[in-house]
Amino acid sequence: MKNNEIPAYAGIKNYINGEFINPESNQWIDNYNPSNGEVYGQIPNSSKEDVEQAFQSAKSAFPSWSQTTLEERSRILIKISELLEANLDRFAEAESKDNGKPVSLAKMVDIPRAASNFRFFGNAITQFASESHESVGQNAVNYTLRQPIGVVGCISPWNLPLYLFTWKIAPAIAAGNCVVAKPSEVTPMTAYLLGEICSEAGLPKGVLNIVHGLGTTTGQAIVEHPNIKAISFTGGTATGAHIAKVAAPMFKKLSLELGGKNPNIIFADCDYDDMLNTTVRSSFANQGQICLCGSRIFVEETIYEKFKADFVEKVKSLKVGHPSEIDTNIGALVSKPHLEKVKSYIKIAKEEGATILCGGNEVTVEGYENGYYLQPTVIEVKTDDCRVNQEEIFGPVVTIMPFKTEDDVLEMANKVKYGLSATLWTNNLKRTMRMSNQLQAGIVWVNTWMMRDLRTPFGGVKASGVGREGGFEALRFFTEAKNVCIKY
Ligand code: TXE
Repeated sequence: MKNNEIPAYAGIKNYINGEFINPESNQWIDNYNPSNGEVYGQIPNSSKEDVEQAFQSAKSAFPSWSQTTLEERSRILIKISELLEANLDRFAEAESKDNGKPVSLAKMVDIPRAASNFRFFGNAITQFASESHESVGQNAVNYTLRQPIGVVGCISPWNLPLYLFTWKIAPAIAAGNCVVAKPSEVTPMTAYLLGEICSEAGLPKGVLNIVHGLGTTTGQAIVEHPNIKAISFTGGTATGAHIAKVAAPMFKKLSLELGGKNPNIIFADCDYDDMLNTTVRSSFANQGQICLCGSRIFVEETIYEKFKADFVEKVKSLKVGHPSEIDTNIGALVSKPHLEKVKSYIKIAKEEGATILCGGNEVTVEGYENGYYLQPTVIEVKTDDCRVNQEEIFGPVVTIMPFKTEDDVLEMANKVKYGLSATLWTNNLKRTMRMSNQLQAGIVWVNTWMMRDLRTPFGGVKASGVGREGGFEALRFFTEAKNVCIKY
């Protein structure tokens, strides 16, 4: 479609001041369905002017929203959550069509979690208490106000579209801010549908504004806006570094949740069957496109050969198929460029002398020949410092290698630039404590993976980001602390 006409498709529009509107420039971006490679709609490529309009709308809503009682904010957030649950099928189908993930996964995980995000922060805000300190012997009392920042920016990626979009928006508005938000241009659909739900739930106009568009235009305009005072971003590490640079001279508050290359460390004394089943999931859930996936598997040498055989057998039995089919385990990758990126790492693995134990090829799904399907791939690496073991591939590709001692595996686990999560499989308590203390990661799972309690801090160290989301950490990020000292 040409960039000078409004799409006939019941198209995605920006959601500004409670209204669905076209972008000022009338510039549009094609939106692809990864399961068949076809364009199925268009989204605005919003300019600086659209971001400014969204900002003005947020700014106007702020005085009233920041003074809305906590009970009222809570009531609206919980209402949004209920409406998401009532629209589960519609949202799950839209998410799957946009992203390529199995509908069953979107129904079971993505959309329920988006609903939980609103419910959780709707409740959490009513429990978010200020601190006070009596300065004994000085006849003074200090108390700390937690005040909303004003207008904040939320920028989210394509892998868990609504799940991560709402993970930012819910605490931001719960804390009394107004938001200019941008979902990934690759997966805009559920964010668009969320606008309708927010209006229906009675969220006042301008509290949430959603602008669609490319990172380099719309996203950049949000980050560059001098009066959008905080940015919560999830996405690639290189983008995070760029955002930090742009935001630094304006002293913006930043929360950056970036990439990962997470170790999955398996000791011989673990509960084997549980470990094996969970490792298949932690390697390939969502086509391996989760920043928390355990993409580097290290196995104690005494069980390495057995694990290798059992794991490969299970991986070979995973069904790659159309996302709407109920027995599909692995759907389509999110986009053609991303498929090409993931495939390039399989080539690199071969060049590096690694062995492809299974997978490695594209899959043609009958009836959907132009979709972006890839076999789940297991790569046996000879050393831990090869590129496929160091760089984030972010697809259905894992590496495996054996290790001898706890010290060896700890060193290899920490020898990457990332530090998001780590998984440890062992029944040895002392080892669990030693290793959990020393693993360089924001999250350590022991004998489980991806078990989330929304009260806990979420985020990474090193190139995996700055700051923590979740629970009161998120509410602290979206507020400014002000101490008041009164002498009496
Ligand atoms: O992410 P980008 P991409 C990793 C993964 C993937 C790589 C690149 O390895 O292959 O990152 O993915 C917006 N100013 N992760 O290119 O570009 C963009 O529009 C402001 C890990 O898709 O970082 C989108 O909304 N915003 C990750 C969001 O940033 C900008 C999940 C993320 O896009 C911008 C996704 C700019 N200059 C990818 N440029 C995770 N941690 O879960 C882009 N954006």
